[in-house]
Amino acid sequence: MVFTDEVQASQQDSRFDLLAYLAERQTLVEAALDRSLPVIYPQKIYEAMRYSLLAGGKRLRPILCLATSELAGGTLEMAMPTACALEMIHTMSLIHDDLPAMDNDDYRRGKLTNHKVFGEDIAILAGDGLLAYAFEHVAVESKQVPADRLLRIVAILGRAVGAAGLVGGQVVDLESEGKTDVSLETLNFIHNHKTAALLEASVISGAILAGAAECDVQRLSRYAKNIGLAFQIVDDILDITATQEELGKTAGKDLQAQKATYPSIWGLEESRHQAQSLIKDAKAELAEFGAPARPLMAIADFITARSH
Ligand code: GRG
Repeated sequence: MVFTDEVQASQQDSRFDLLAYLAERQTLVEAALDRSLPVIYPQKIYEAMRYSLLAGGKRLRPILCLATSELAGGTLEMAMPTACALEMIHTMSLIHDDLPAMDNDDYRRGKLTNHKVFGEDIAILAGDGLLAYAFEHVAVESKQVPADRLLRIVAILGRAVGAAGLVGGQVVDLESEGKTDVSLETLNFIHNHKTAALLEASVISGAILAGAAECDVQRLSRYAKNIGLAFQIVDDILDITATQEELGKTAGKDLQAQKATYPSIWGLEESRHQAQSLIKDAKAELAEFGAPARPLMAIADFITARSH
């Protein structure tokens, strides 16, 4: 996935070369993901796991984790296994989300969905395999990180994935399907859990691995919650305004499924305004960190400027 014009526009204010930064980080993450999962017997499941894990994507979650590790004085090396685990978890959630029993999508990241290529049975198992492997990878591959910090990371990832995170958000999302009276409170619950929870885990895990002070972890958590919700509002806007080619997945799905979205409650203009306001609040949380927080500042701007 290549970052283009919208990044150049968003970086003008921050005088930080986000385009170069993201490209460099993406290359590092792609290589680490590729190394993390070799194909062994039974080949079919490893191929299915690799098919989705290496299918592109913005790699936003690992990049956030690496960025906060560096902000808190850590190294890329100490954060990379957790960064990869976050992408494994994100990818497995996309595989399961695309299944016929859930969103029933044919395309993801510009390619056929996992179940379209490997069948539903293998797609379910590929998701399960990636989820389990994420935890194994953090535990086995993390170097130069004290065990108490790693234990905290395992707890944070588990919470972000489970009923208190992605799974809980997905359940309320499924329950809300076809309802015309979904409240803003319910919509916020869905997206704070489905989208913001893993983004928050990505941001705070990097800081925790590097041994950040608790007050800084809290500041970064507030930054992440704000960008997480803004990210989803923009996702809802793009479902209406972007093309299938730009999105790499079917466009207009929300309207077609008559799903409650931020634009369906607020309209497009107010949705854009709310996303901008959340980004402003997110950036305010970074003020204390000064220049080392430039990547996180620029990523916040990118979230509202992106076109995919
Ligand atoms: C986690 C055990 C477990 C099961 C999955 C299906 C499910 C439960 C949860 C759904 C989670 C989901 C699909 C949330 C949507 C998150 C979202 C905004 C995805 C798009 O993220 P991008 O734009 O995608 O970062 P790329 O492809 O760039 O990585």
